[in-house]
Amino acid sequence: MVEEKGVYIYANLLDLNEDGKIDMISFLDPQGRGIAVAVDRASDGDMDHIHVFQDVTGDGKLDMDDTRLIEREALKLFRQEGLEEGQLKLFVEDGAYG
Ligand SMILES: [Ca+2]
Ligand SMILES: [Ca+2]
Repeated sequence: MVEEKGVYIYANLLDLNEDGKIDMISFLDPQGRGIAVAVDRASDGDMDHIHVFQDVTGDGKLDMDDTRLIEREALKLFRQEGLEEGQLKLFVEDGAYG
């Protein structure tokens, strides 16, 4: 069995309260299906809400591992300076679609 390493994840960056900082990220797979939503109203890396609805670790199960992976990617984005609204294409090398 050949296992593919890594996946592309699209991140839609939103600034809902229009303070110039990204406070919501919705993650999509390359087929446009929702993977997760992460909210950090203060944009300080202290996540208010994270909800994952698709397996991204490739084990076919939706559990804390998937949440941790998305949380890690979301934190990287929320902590980035000068990030603007729009879509980013992320390559997650330890991810896999189940
Ligand atoms: Ca904001
Ligand atoms: Ca999983």
